[in-house]
Amino acid sequence: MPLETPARIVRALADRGYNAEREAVTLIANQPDPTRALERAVEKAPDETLVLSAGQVRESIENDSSGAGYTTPQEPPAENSTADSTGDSDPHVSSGTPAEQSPQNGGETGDETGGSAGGASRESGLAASPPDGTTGSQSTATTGLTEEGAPEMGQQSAAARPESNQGKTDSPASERSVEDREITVSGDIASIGTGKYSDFVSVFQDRYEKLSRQLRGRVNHRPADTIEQMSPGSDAALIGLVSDIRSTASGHWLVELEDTTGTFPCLIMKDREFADDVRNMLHDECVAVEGTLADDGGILFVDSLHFPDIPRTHSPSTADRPVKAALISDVHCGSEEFLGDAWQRFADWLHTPEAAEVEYLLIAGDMVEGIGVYPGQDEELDIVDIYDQYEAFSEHLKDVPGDIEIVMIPGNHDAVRLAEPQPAFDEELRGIMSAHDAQISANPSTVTIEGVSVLMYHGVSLDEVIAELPDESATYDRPHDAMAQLLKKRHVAPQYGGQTRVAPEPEDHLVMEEVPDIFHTGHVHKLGYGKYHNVLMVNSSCWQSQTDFQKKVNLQPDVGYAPIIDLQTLDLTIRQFV
Ligand code: D5M
Ligand code: FE
Ligand code: ZN
Repeated sequence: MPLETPARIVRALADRGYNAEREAVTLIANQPDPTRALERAVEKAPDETLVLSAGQVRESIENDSSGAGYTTPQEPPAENSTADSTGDSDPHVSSGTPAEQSPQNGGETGDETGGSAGGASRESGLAASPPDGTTGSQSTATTGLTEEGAPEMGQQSAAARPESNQGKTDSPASERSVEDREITVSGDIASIGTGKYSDFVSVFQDRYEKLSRQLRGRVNHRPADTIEQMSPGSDAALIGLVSDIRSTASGHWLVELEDTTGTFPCLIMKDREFADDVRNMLHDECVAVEGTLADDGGILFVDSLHFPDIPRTHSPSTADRPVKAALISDVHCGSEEFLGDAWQRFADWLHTPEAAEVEYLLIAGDMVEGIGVYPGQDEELDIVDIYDQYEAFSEHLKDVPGDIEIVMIPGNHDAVRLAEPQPAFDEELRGIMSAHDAQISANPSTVTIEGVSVLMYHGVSLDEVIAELPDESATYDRPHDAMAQLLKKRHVAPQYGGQTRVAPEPEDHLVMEEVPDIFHTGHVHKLGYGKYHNVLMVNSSCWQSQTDFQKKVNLQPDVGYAPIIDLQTLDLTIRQFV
């Protein structure tokens, strides 16, 4: 199998029992002979290695006597490039066609509707209205996901820029009432796994336990080892984690499912209406099948396929008073490309009377640019010390009115462990960011504000979902489609051993046990929103213009958007502050 893409390299390493740092994969991908580089790296890795590091790969390449040599990564990894750079797309929602009220998107059916800042969304009829009376470059739009018309355009920072708002002081313009607030945050990981073999086993057992519980009422399943003993031709049902997906020579699908007793092969014929669902399957997600055993009993011919999914009847909770939440992510403070002016305009707007109902600010990771996150990153750092980056971020947080409740979780650029679930910031970082008294939690976390539950997840697995699934199911221009796939799988990072680092833990904290009312992610630096079975999905762009690295991987970020949700109606308003 040629190893030209990082996804294939990751898979080949996983087959050999290794996880790998992203940079290690990039290094291998950029070698003249990636297959050889991978073999060398694996050969040279010490026995106890679980995660192949970039350093180990570099060393194995440098010591390769064949003269293949070490090549600095230059070409972007193919699967991370944007699937479609919709050339026409001016990413500003405000320049889109006027908002159409589209009744079928009003939440009754609510499936996979949505928009993004790119051209694709315009076709959905959900794109937003041009602002009138725009002053400066701030712009707004409503999504058409709900009944609300275009909002009145706010005056951009009519009030003079407030002086740095030290600590929890009330902002002069808004006077938010703090007494009525209701907020709970859950997601802090009580215990962190030890990384022992037993944790690898237990995290999957727990995943199976939690997700099979969601499927048990729908099929009359039997354990894999019982099905093996059943007579040929019998009807049988099985719930399992997907351990292998292959297409057969004649185009059918062979899916191997694993439960706690063993594995069993299931054949899905290409002409079944659910065959397309197989193309959206990822390794290690949990599904249920019903079917008939073959004449020799060794395979199950599948008649129906079930995903844990969100019930179509899901009816989201709403707040019982007028209150709003702003959802953002990917601030990337400390990067040369951090958009300080846009941030300041956003913070200024939060001080205006128009923003008085915005009482919550949720930040879904990548507060700072971090260090050593990707090759060559140091050349684009404005602040090279990680603690200084958090100091700077903290200063920017102080511009947010002190009476806004902030919740934040880490992302892959933040200074916590990379493997998910990522624990909340440690005491030292909390100390640095203490001025605003934000609620600090793990990635992922569920925050319930005014009765509305918001699942916050940074979104690293979105890259993988977009890379692995067909374009109809997920692209960078429609990140909410990838989010819908995660909701359907009821897991924020289904695939193990791929690009997303998943930590071995006693429990699988990445399963969505409860149905959220809102699903909030970031990471891909694209704006996207939509509804899936009445769950409002928002991917919240970023505050960093395109980096050289993103140029190489052809990622055109959407910048400076703040999606604002009215928690009483779940209406979404998009504002841009560039
Ligand atoms: O991620 C911003 C986007 O850039 C996200 O879609 C992933 C992509 N990205 C980031 N680093 C890499 C590497 N090393 N390879 C491929 N694609 C990448 P952020 O987390 O802000 O960096
Ligand atoms: Fe980011
Ligand atoms: Zn990220």
